[in-house]
Amino acid sequence: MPNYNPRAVEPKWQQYWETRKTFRCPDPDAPEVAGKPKIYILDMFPYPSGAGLHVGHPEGYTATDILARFRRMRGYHVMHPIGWDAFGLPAEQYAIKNNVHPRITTQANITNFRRQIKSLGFSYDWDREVDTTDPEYVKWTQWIFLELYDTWYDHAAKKGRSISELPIPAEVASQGEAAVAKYRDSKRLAFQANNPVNWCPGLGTVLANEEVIDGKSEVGGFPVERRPLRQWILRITEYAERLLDDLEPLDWSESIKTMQKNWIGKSIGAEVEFRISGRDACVMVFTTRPDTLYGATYMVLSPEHPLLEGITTPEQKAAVTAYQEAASRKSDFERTEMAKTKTGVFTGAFAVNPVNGKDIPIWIADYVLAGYGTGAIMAVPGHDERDFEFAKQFGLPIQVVVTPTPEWLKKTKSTTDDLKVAYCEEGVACNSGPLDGLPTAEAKEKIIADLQAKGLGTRKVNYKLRDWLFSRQRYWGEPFPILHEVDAEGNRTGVIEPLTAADLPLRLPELEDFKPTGSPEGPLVKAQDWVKVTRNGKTYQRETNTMPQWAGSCWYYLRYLDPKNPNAFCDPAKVKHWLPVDLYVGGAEHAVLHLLYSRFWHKVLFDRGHVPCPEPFHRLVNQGLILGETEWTGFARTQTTEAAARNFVDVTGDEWLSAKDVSFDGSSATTKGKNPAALSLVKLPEDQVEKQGESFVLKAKPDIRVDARAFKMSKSRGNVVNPDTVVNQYGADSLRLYEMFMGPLEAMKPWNMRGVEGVYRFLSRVWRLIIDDTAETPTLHPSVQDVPPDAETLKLLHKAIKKVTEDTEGLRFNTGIAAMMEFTNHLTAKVEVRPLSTLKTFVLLLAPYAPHVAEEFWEVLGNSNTLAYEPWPVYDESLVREDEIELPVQINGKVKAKLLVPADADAATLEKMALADPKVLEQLAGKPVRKVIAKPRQMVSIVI
Ligand code: ANZ
Repeated sequence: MPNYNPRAVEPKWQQYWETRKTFRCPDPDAPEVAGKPKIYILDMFPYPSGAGLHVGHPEGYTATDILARFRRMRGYHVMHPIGWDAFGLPAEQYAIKNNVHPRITTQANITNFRRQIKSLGFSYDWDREVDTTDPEYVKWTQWIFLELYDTWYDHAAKKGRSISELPIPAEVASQGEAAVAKYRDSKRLAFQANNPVNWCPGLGTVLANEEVIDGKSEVGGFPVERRPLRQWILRITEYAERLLDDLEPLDWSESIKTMQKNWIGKSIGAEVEFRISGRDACVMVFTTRPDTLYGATYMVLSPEHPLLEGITTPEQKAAVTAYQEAASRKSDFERTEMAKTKTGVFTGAFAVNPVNGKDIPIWIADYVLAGYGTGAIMAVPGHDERDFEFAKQFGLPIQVVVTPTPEWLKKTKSTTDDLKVAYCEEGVACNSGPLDGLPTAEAKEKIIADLQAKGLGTRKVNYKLRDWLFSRQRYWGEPFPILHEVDAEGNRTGVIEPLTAADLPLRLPELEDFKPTGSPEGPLVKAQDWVKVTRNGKTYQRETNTMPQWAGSCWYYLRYLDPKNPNAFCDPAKVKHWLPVDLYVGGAEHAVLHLLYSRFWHKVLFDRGHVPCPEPFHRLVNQGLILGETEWTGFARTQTTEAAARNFVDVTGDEWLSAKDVSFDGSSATTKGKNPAALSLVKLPEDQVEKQGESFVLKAKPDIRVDARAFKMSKSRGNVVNPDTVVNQYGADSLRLYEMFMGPLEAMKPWNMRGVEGVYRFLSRVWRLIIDDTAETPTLHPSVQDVPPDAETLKLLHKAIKKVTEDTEGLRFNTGIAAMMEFTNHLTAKVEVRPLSTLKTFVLLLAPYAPHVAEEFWEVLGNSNTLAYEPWPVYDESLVREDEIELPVQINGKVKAKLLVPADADAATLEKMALADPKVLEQLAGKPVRKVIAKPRQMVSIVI
């Protein structure tokens, strides 16, 4: 044990922390935390998959752990918990195949994840662990669902309120209790509706859009139908505006904010009413360009539009019905993004353009979606690409109503009478009667005002955000706490009875087999004893859908604060103390759905008075993706045509080509030149490659450049790194240090085992500084003595304290580690008698990063207690102040000399010094100086 052996050190300290509950986070009323500032540091909890932890998980977890340990040492009351997002499809699919209950698989996976996470020495408070599948957790997920069910959105007050406070219109009230109940149901945040879903009879289940390819199931290739199915839906759209507005003050990256904004997709425009020619009916359209109304030359309804039934002429009926059928089999994505050509059918009907009274034909086409705007559009082919394509396809008239710029006409080879593409930019209105000459923004305002005055249109805001389809036909999810009343014949009456808090948790029934039923009701329908309920003489059926996996992760950050509370999801005093989460770290893949869903739930809980702040996560940081080891590839020829061989005379069939002679388009490579030959990428062993400047070359032929690339870790590529392997070989402290040393936390970076070895050597060096490698057991090195440090060491130590403190606080862990390495190099190279006090301070700096070995050092340095709560070292300002600094001197914008100056030199002194410097004088060569700009602590710039 004289050498650094993490396999002995790490389990020892993990056990120490565990048995003493070193990282237990006391509740806010505990006397030991009185007066301490709080910080809530949250990790995105993992889904415990069968594959175990991946080196991507410990990246974020190490970052938050370092900060948590650092803040404890700085006197903070730190909340740093972990848990399991444990519902999910894989366990259910495993159950279907192998007949093992999903609970068993899930628990086994959790056990493995817990072991792996504990082996990395994270300072979680394990007494706060939550598991979303635990009935005591499910109870509160169901309770929050009931709150959603009990809430309606009051637009005037801009907040969710209890359904009992919903004003009932007199005409509804007069129709009796059933009408009132129906009215309430139509306003609840949790409601039922028939929504088209992807139903796959072959698999007996509903599929997500991503699981359907060309109208067939991705698995098995069975046909998929779009069919309306009764679903639970959450009215997240009511919160669209607040979800958008409240993003502003959050300390999140701009890119994540933009992704959320785009997902919410606010569009400002108008709704305009078109009368159907010769009928007493109207169609409403939504447009973001009401200024182009004069250019609307036809109209398109979505194939699902309810008016079609009434307006389609008998001659067109068959064609319209056939088109509707075909459209019903396509997803929105196939209808819009994937469609190569526009399709559509004329309905035979006409509408009247309200501004010029012209009759325009009404078509149906699947590029108009039923679920957006009003499901109908006015088509302006001159200024909308989709409409332009459609008009070209079907020979419909194109009218220019916004003047294109001459440059645009030239670039697109168009004239105003013959557009080659649509002119989609803003500009000045033309051919538009009273709008002529107005710029787009003004034309919009004017036309909206005119339409509004005539009662033909209104200003309208639309959102891309859809209500949230919240039910799944699965077993392994939270059951809905809902009862459907049934009549004597066993048919549902439509009356719903929610369970009460006292009925919760509603547990999943035990099932013998988890296979889909073949009907869209989900496997729970098999548990008939569970489904049938009698209460107060009435018969009910339980809801057989379950909640989606998102449900549990919407609110887990609240349960950590009071994980065992049987009476509330969390004690209000605790929520008040801890919220909002100060720092939330996780993968950018959750930029939209999870973060939007949990913000939505949080806002509802806020409106209903259960949480004290409108947003849950104050600061969000996304760790960068860790890629697999860099792979080197060279281009090998696969086909040698004679012509190509002649073109590349210096290359024989099996020799390497230089990357500069190759074109690569992402999927295939060819030789450059007149007669390109196909090439393939060949993976090169590491020892055949060396780095030359910024690029990699073939060792044997350094003029041949090879490609160096790292790929996303994936099983199929075989480049996944398992943390267990790294821990076994180098220890958790090295894994932690390496993950942080790879680069900035938010950057994407490739894994490299040699880098792990590098930080392992660093820790071994520190070990040899402190520990006697000739002793049997860890003992202090004989050259560590209780002497004061020399002046230089003291100064460097204080600089290291400053750097590590600031970098840890700023989450710049890589540069913090570099500062520690630098200081260690100084101690190793320059200091013979190692001062005890210096080492003690240094060990405290190292502790958040490499906590196991730091605890070991701390013990050997003569301490009997953990260092987890030792005060963080403070630096002495007078020791870190630099006396002299180096400043660049520019002459006509180019750096020509470096000047060593007193750190506090003012501009006049700097100017004098620069103009007296021999190197500068030599550069000036007697030419007259026109101007000198001296910026203290930055630079001196001379213009000649
Ligand atoms: C006329 C027009 C003229 C339009 C023009 C655009 C440009 P965003 O920004 O996405 O909200 N639209 C409206 N409802 C639609 C639906 N259900 N399916 C497909 N397209 C629909 O875009 C709104 C625009 O998309 C609307 O403005 C409408 O086309 C189309 F020069 O109306 B516009």
